[in-house]
Amino acid sequence: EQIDVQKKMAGKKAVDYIKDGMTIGLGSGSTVYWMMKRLGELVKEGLDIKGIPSSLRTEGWAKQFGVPLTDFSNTQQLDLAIDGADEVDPQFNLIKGGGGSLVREKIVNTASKKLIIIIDESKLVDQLGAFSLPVEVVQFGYEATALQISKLGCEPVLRMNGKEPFVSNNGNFILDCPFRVINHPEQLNDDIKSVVGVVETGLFLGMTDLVIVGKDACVEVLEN
Ligand code: DER
Repeated sequence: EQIDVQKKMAGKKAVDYIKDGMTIGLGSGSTVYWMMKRLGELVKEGLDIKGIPSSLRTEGWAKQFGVPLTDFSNTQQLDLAIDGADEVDPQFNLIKGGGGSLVREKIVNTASKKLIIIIDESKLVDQLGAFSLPVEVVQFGYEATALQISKLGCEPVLRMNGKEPFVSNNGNFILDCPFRVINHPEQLNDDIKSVVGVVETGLFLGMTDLVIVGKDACVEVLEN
């Protein structure tokens, strides 16, 4: 599958930016899987790092691949975070949350001095919005929260996990919000964040330093 090859190339390239002694924000998603696998190999060869995982799934990969873990009780500022994305626009604004880890990802990524995003080329877009914007909301009254969000121009859909609502690692629900085109992501993020019941949005704005894109025959590193 060509997309998997592109994810694998981007994930492996990102590890080149990890240096001895760093504390790393470990993102979530299938592209991050390849980064974790490669990072585990370098740790076995002596690379001295610790990571803070942004999901229980990533925590499991860290244990599987032997990546040492730490947490925010030990450090509140990370040197570098590496994470995936669902959409990346030319200004390096992101939509994330396809995997349901957006709250912990945003906490980890904003605590990091530098953020590298690793993607296959299908994630590059001219404008955000074709991918429904994930919004994490408190379970209580989520229907009322959804109604308030709908006034911003979308019909929120409760994310399901089979026959049950999807529940995030934080015990919350996720509403997938199809805005179609997002012209002013900063304003939309502020508007959604001010709706009572909303925990976080999947808009990751103005925080990405580097985007590593897996392409068919090469890996491209884009700087902001
Ligand atoms: O859910 C997330 O934010 C993930 O990072 C996701 O956006 C990336 O998914 P993928 O690497 O599996 O395509």
